[in-house]
Formats: sequence, structure tokens, C-alpha cells
Amino acid sequence: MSNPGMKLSDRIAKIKGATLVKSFCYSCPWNCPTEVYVRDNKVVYVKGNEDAPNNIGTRCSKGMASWWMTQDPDRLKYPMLRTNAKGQPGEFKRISWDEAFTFIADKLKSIAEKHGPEAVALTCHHDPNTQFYRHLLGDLYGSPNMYTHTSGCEMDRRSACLTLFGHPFPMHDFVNSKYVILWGMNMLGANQGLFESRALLEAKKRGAKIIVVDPAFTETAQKADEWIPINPGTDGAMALAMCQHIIAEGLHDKEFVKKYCEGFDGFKDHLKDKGYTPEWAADKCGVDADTIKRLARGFATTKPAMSAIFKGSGYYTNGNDAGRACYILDAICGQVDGPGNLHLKDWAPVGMPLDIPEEAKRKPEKEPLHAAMGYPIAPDLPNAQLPKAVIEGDPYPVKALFVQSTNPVMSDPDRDKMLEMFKHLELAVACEVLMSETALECDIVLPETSFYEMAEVRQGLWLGAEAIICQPAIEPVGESKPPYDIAKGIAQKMGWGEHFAFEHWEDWAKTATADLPGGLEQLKERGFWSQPPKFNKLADCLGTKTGKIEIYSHAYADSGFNPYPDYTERSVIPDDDYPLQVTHSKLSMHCNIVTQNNPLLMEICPENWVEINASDAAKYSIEDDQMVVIESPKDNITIRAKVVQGLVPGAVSIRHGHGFGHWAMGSVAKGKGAHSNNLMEIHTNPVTGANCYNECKVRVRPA
Ligand SMILES: Nc1nc2c(c(=O)[nH]1)N[C@H]1C(S)=C(S)[C@@H](COP(=O)(O)OP(=O)(O)OC[C@H]3O[C@@H](n4cnc5c(=O)[nH]c(N)nc54)[C@H](O)[C@@H]3O)O[C@H]1N2
Ligand SMILES: Nc1nc2c(c(=O)[nH]1)N[C@H]1C(S)=C(S)[C@@H](COP(=O)(O)OP(=O)(O)OC[C@H]3O[C@@H](n4cnc5c(=O)[nH]c(N)nc54)[C@H](O)[C@@H]3O)O[C@H]1N2
Ligand code: SF4
Ligand SMILES: [Mo]
Repeated sequence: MSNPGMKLSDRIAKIKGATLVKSFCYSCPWNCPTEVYVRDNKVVYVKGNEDAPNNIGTRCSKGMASWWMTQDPDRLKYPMLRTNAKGQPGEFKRISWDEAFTFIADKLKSIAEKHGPEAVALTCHHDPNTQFYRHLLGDLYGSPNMYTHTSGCEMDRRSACLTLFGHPFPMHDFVNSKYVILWGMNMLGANQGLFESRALLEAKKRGAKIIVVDPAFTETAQKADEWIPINPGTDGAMALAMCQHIIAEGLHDKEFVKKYCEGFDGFKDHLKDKGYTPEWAADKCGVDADTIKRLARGFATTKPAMSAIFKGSGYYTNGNDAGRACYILDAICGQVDGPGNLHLKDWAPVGMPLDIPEEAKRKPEKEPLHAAMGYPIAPDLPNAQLPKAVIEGDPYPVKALFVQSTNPVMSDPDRDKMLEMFKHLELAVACEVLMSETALECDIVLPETSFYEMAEVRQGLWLGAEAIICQPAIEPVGESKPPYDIAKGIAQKMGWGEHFAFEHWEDWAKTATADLPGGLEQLKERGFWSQPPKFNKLADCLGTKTGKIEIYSHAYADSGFNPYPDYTERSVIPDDDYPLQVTHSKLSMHCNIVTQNNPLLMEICPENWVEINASDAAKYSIEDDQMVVIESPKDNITIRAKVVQGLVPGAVSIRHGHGFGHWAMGSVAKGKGAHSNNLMEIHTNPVTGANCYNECKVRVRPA
């Protein structure tokens, strides 16, 4: 009999004869703290860290299946150099790391000489580990263009949070909430880490009212009290009308507004002048005025409450103001940063891993691309505009691109344009774990270690302050290297080796955790450090120009945009030739385009599909489970159809993840499902620079 007092994790380790390594999962961006059980350099089991508040011992299916990454025969194993001309899928030869570092350093030197360091850009996921590339290419080399993939992700949400609250990252205290409105945020399909999904269900159990506003009857809508099937791209109209009704009825929180909000009176006049009433919004949104009023009243009179967004409202050219309007609902009702509200994330004292002295830093002479492109308040690079800089030199030439853990050829709109872009680059470097579609277009491909093989220290995504650690559980696959070693190797060839002096990951991890209570040792032992969420800290954490919640946005006004949110129609409207509106949503069994080479997940969900309303299906002679052709003015795809009742007529919902070049990524993914991103032209939000994936009209017919 095992000792009943023993912790489950210790019992598992004992039974399996395995060593337990505390780490975190990186199969999706939510980084659940994780326990990895290792025997003979093999991952034999994984489970959530039972002490961590995020996931209390659990992982989702994607996390559980992720050990495959350590054994996937398709993993990149050594550096590779392109041997054929650009403009066709890459052919590569194996080279040594030394050759790779020399090749890259030589190119970087000549590009800096000819075009200046601003001609080099980095796009990546937003991990602290990418700091090593930022130290190298930003601090030392002098490029201001150190970007992430946010324009393809939560750009509008980030921007709304920044411009209203001066804070980059909203989280959600669902568990204490009594009234939750989710605007296209599919918490139970595309989960935001496990604790938020759990907390939402727990809130419901405790009697909270959950309202899901979404064109699709999503996994979350199915568990909600009410589903509001809104017309695509019209959330801004409904949220503004709700604000108008709440204010007209005097239901706003006058004390909170007086204390914390900037521009309330002007906003009230703005709503009146523009006539943003529930009656005005009803037809646009396909939601009747009485429902809008009832929801407005319910939201304003139930406390604590929360109006939350992710990307649903943001995939349109009007998504920036839609996002702002959804958050202004929180602001005028005093529902920000208290228990049960939208929560402005607390940060842990995690520092930079390297300390580059000021005198060693090269200051860029040109402004960063996003500003030069005309998006001064965009929180990141408008990715879809990058081809213009590369191909046309507008706003200035970009000649080299480092792509780390992101796959723009698959993930950004207008694949043709992205492919064209890679042809024009003098240097394209992919830091990848698999031969992605983007890696195939690059000059040089560098194999990175997966999160099972490397170290990382970063902010955790728990509601309260949290630091998490990833520790190498097994040896690197093949010759793969972690980002620190790659950046160091290039730095040495550039003559900057002294700034990458650490030999072991624990040395830079110590620097990063110098201010963390318990330091690196405790973090290694527990896998995380966290504090309970801090509420009601608005006086300290509003980082806007005025230190208030800016309903009147000075950031917008200073950049020549309308300081109050307006409603404008989205850009692409279906017509007689292309009568259906594209919408997208994620798959619960996969993450983005990361997991389609995992045979465990592919057994459960081997392909993606398009959902179509039964009335439209009848109109276009489409049967459930049939293969159909979706045609846009730009391209077409063949994909399986699911005929559903739960989707607003006139829209199709394409599940994102499979298709196109997954033949490049691996033997399992190859040929499965269809990829929609070449159906759309490039539409970029004019303020935030967000990719607008749903600005696309199509027609559908049986294949
Ligand atoms: N299982 C799983 N989890 C994930 C991911 C994954 O791929 N798989 N990806 C992770 C990432 S990177 C992210 S950014 C998040 C994304 O999290 P979400 O934004 O919640 O994910 P999506 O599935 O893209 O959800 C978009 C939703 O918006 C709806 N929608 C479309 N148009 C509109 C509209 O005009 N108005 C409204 N109100 N709704 C609309 C769609 O029907 C869909 O339900 O999820 C993360 N979690
Ligand atoms: N049509 C449509 N397009 C979309 C979306 C949509 O809903 N519909 N969603 C958008 C959203 S929300 C997002 S976030 C983007 C995501 O798109 P991307 O920014 O491209 O990111 P991911 O899909 O998460 O992963 C990209 C690459 O990371 C690699 N990778 C995985 N793990 C590691 C690792 O440990 N190290 C390294 N170096 N590489 C790794 C994978 O092999 C993959 O090629 O796509 C966007 N594109
Ligand atoms: S939610 Fe994301 S981070 Fe957490 S276990 Fe699942 S895939 Fe991993
Ligand atoms: Mo995302």
C-alpha cells in the first residue's frame, strides 16, 4: 500500500520509477504549471502541478498529449541552409551550428552597413525567452523592430485595455462574478488556461448569469444562461447602445465614474449626438431592442459583473471601437478590478535575464515600423503590412526577418502575399521545432529545443501575481538548442560574446529571479510562485496619460483618431455573388497550427470543418458531413461541412488549424483539413493594426 499521506505527485513518481521535474506547458499560450515525469531521458507522464492555483493538478487534452513533441520523428534536428532559389519550397542541406552562426552574422553585418539595423525585424511569440533575441537584435544590433504575433491575435483587446486602462493585459475573476457577458469569447472551446474555464463554470454553479454574444452557438454558449446570436462585426453597435441605455436610465455607477473615469460627460453627449440607441442597434445586430435593454439593465444592476472580450469582435476593421465599447460598459458600471470583475493582471517580480549595459546598446535612428507605417498607437507590428515594407520598401526597407515560434505564412491573411514577401528578403531565419510552412521559405532553419528540453522563467497567467519556470526535463532532441545558446552563438560571431557570458541556464535564471521571494531555488522546487489576486488597485495601476480610465482616449486624440468609440460598418459585406460572411473559431482539441502533427490529438480531431446554418445549407444544396468548396473573390478551399442550427444565417464558421502546408510540418498533419487564410485579402484595423480575418465574403457549393 502506498503511504496515504504521500502527495499524489510523489506517489506517481514512485510507481513509475521516474524523476519529477516542475515545469510549465507551452502547447497553448496559457502556460499551465506542469509536472513532468522522466525515466531514462523519456517523458513517461505529465500532469498539472497540483499546488498551482492555475490548474490544480490538471491539464487539458492538448497538454496531456504534448509529450509527443519529445518523440516526434519530424522534429528539426540540426541547422539547415537553403540550397535552391527562393520562390519555391525550400530544399536544404545540413550545416553545423558554427556555419549557421557565421552565415547569419555575416549577413547581419552587411545589412547593417547597407541599410542600417532598422532593416532587421523579429517576429515571435511573446515569451521572456525571446528576450535573448531582443537583447541581440534590439539592444546590441540596434533594431527597433522587435515584435510579436499580437496583430494576429489579441491586438484589439490589448489596444482597448491599454488605451482605456493603461494596462496591457486583462484577466477575468469569473468565480466571484454574478453577471458575465462574453462577447465572442469561447472560454470552453478556445480555453484561456484551465483556471478561467473552471472559474466560469464554478460561477455558474454559484448562480451567476452567463450571457454569450456570438454568431455561433459555441461550447460556451451551450453552457450559458443565454445565447445572443449577433450579426458578425456588430458588437460595437450593441455595446454602445447598452451604454446609452444604462446612462439614460441613470443606472451607471456615478461615484466610480467621478472618481476614476475621464470623459464621461462627453461620452454621454457623443452617444446622444450619434443616436446610438437600442432601437438604432437592433437591425444591425439582429438583436431586438428590448433584449438589448434587458441585458443593459441586468448588467448594470447586478454586481459584481463583467463584460469581457477576446478576439471575436476584433477580427473586423471596426474591432478596435467594438472592444473599447465592451470595456466602457465595465467602466461606467464601476466593474473594473474588483472581485468578480475584469481584472488588470498583477505582475510578479520577474526581471530581464541579461543586463546589457547602456553604453553597449545601439540606439536606432529610425522610428519602429508600426509608427512609420502610420499605426502609432498599435501595441505591436501590423503583421499583414510587413510585406509592403519588404517588397516595396514602404515605409522603409526591411531586408531580414527572424521568425521564432510563429508561422506567418499560415497564420496571417493573404498567404500569396506572405510567400511573395519571403522571396524579397536578403536573410530569413526560422527558429522552429518543425519544418513549418514559413521555415520552408527561409534561408536558414535553426532547430530549437521544445519546452520539455529547455529552461524559461516568465510571468504566469494566473489572476494574481505569478512567476513560473520551465526546466529542462530531457536532453535536447538532435542538435537542437535553446534560444539563449542560439542568440549567444550569433552574438559571439558579431563580437558581442561578453554580453552572453553565462554558461548554464541557472545563471541567467538567477538574474531574472533576483527579486522573487524564495529566488530560483524555491521556484525550481515548487514550479511556480504566486500571490492571491490584488483587487481595487486602480489608484495605483492605471497607466493612461491622465491616470484615469480614459473613456475619452487621449492616446486616440493625440494620434488624430476619434477619442470616443464610434460604430462604423465592417469593410467586406456579402453580396449576390458571394452571399456568406466568413467567421473563424478555434478547435478545442488543437491549438492554432501547433498540434496537427500530434497523432493522439489527430485521432480525436483529424480535420477542421466549416459550419453552416441549416437554412443556408438547404439554399445551397449542402448536406451535413459533405465536402464543399468555399470560394472567395481571391481563392477557394475544399473542406468538410457541418450543417448546424446554432449559427446566424448568412455566416459560415471556419474552424482554424489544419490544412495547406501541414505537408511541410509533418507526416501526420499532411493533407488533413483545409486552411482558410488565402481566402482573404489583407484588411488591417486602421488604429490597432490587427489582422481582420473575418473581413471576407464567400460562396459555398458541394465539392
Ligand atoms: N483549444 C484551444 N484553445 C486556445 C487556442 C486554440 O487554438 N485551441 N488558441 C489560443 C489563442 S492563441 C487565443 S488568441 C485564444 C482565442 O480565444 P477566443 O477568441 O475565445 O477564440 P476563437 O475560437 O478564435 O473565438 C472567436 C469566437 O468569436 C466568434 N465571433 C466571430 N465573429 C464575431 C462577432 O462579430 N462578434 C462576436 N461577439 N463573436 C464573434 C466566433 O464564433 C468564435 O466563437 O484561445 C487560446 N486557446
Ligand atoms: N484564419 C485564422 N487565422 C488565424 C487565427 C484564426 O482564428 N483564424 N488565429 C490567430 C491567432 S489568435 C494566433 S495567436 C495566430 C497564431 O499563429 P502563430 O503566430 O503562427 O503561432 P502558432 O500557431 O501558435 O505557432 C506557430 C509555430 O510555432 C511552432 N512552435 C511550437 N512550439 C514551439 C517551440 O517550443 N519553439 C519554437 N521555436 N517553435 C514552436 C510551431 O511549429 C508553429 O509552426 O494565428 C492567427 N491566425
Ligand atoms: S490550457 Fe494550454 S497550457 Fe494549459 S495544459 Fe492545455 S495546452 Fe497546456
Ligand atoms: Mo491568439
